[in-house]
This record gives sequence, C-alpha cells and structure tokens, in this order.
Amino acid sequence: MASEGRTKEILKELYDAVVHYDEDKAAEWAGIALTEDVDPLVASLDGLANGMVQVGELYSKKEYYVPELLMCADALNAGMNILKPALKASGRKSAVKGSIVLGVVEGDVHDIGKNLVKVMFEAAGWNVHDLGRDVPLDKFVEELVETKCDVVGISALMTTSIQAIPELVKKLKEKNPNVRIMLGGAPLNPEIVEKYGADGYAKDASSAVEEAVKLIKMLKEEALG
Ligand code: B1M
Repeated sequence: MASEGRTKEILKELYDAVVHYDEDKAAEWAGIALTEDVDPLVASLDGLANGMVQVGELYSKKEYYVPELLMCADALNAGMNILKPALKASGRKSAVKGSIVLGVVEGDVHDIGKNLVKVMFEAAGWNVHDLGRDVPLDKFVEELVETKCDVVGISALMTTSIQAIPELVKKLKEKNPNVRIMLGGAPLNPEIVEKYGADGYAKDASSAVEEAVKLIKMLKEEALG
C-alpha cells in the first residue's frame, strides 16, 4: 500500500502525463498505481481526470488548442485502459442493480466523462447500453424501447449541446413515463436538471451509481403509494 506521500506523487505523475500529453507515461504510472495499491478510482479521478481539468484551463488561456486536447485525451485513455480492469474488479458492487442506456447528446463529441461513468456502472454490476457520443435524440428513444432500461443517462459538456436535452427528456417520457432520466456534465447543475424535467443529476462519476440507485428506489416507493 503506497504511503500518503507516495500516493500524492503517483497522482501528480498521472496528472502531468495528461497535461503533457504523454501516453507512455500515463500508461506507465497507471501500472505503478496498481502495483502500489493506489485505489484505481482515485488514480482515475484525482490523477488522470484532474489533469484534464488543467488542460481545459490551458485551452481557455489559448496556450493549448484542439490538437493538444486530442493528444491529452489519448494520454488519459492510455492510463484508463490500464486502470479499467482494476476499477471493474474493485468491488464497488451496488445493492440495487439495474440497466442504463448511456450516451452523449447529439452535437457533442466529449466522451471522456461518459466513459468514466460507464466504468462505474459496470463495476457496480449494472447492465450498460453505451450509445457512444454525438447520439441523435431518436436513438436514445429507440434504445429505451428496445432495452426496457430503468435509467437513461445523458452526458453533455457544452452549453450549446445541453439545449437539446429538454426535447430529449420529453420524447423519452412520452415513450415511458416511468423511465428515470439522469444528467451529468460540466455545464449542468441540479437547477438546470429540474428545469429540463429530468429526474436526477450526478456531479461526477463516483456519485453517478448512487444517484441512479436513488432514482430507482424512489420510483419503487412511488409505485407502492
Ligand atoms: Co472541448 N470543449 N471542444 N474538446 N473540451 C470543452 C467542453 C470547453 C468547456 C473548453 C473551453 O472552452 N474551456 C468548450 C465548451 C464551451 C461551451 O460550453 N460552449 C469546448 C469546445 C468549445 C470544444 C470545440 C467546439 C472546440 C473546437 O472545435 N473549436 C470542440 C467541440 C466538438 C463537438 O463536441 N462538436 C471540442 C472538441 C474537443 C476534443 C475532441 C478535442 C476533446 C474531447 C475528446 C473526447 O472527449 N474524446 C475536448 C476536450 C478534452 C475538452 C475539455 C478540455 C476537457 C473535457 C474532459 O474530458 N474533461 C473541456 C474543458 C473542460 O471541461 N474544462 C472542453 C474531463 C472529464 C473527466 O470531465 O467530461 O466533465 P467531464 O466529466 C465528469 C463530470 O462532468 C461527470 O462525471 C465525469 C467524471 O467525474 N459527468 C457525468 C459527465 N457526464 C456525466 C453523465 C452522468 C453523470 C456524470 O450521468 C449520465
């Protein structure tokens, strides 16, 4: 088990690997994190994903442009590929297991956050139907009908792409008023989620499963009257 100091050092290396778009280093330090028993969720979120927050800052300051963003995303994915099996095996099983249709709304190709959320649901033993990114609204609706899922999870990263969500919520609820709709992504917050008519919001990947379980439990309680 890594000491607190060593854990900090490993997280910093993962963070730096993403910021400096170094795929080899990201994979190497993800391996070191596992060998030294750093929690794979901490390595993913506080190491790799945290590096992406800094990348966003550099993009805002015009120090990085789209090519750098793409290379940083590749580095993050290289680290995640090493951590994913350990994350899935990490025993974060959920007492309530359901099925979720997950996708990034149309017009939006940002899928790093959605992919982290997906890993968390898989680790919890949920059945995940991943539609990917830039998903047309009707594809969400088709998949809802086909899979009879309990929850639809919608991710959106841009102030422009979130505009399609109210229409999507309406379409999904028309097909199945009992489906629970959960939203996530940086421009969203609980107030917007309520305004859009969705049922739940998760700020990050680590709270997403808990939020979905809450939604299913609330639905069952409502059914019991
Ligand atoms: Co772009 N991008 N990008 N980008 N990008 C943002 C989002 C932006 C905020 C950057 C900025 O201006 N500071 C900005 C959007 C501005 C706005 O809102 N209007 C922006 C822009 C403008 C663009 C382009 C238009 C740039 C261009 O082409 N000129 C273009 C858009 C393309 C399109 O979508 N049509 C574009 C493209 C790209 C890349 C392809 C280069 C790349 C994405 C690669 C990929 O995802 N495969 C990229 C990146 C990397 C970013 C930033 C830097 C990082 C996003 C990220 O991965 N964060 C981003 C800046 C930022 O966010 N600060 C930015 C790390 C990730 C772990 O966090 O996704 O927030 P996040 O997910 C979290 C939570 O939000 C939550 O859990 C996750 C983990 O804890 N969560 C959920 C997310 N989904 C959830 C779902 C849930 C529950 C929780 O339940 C269903």
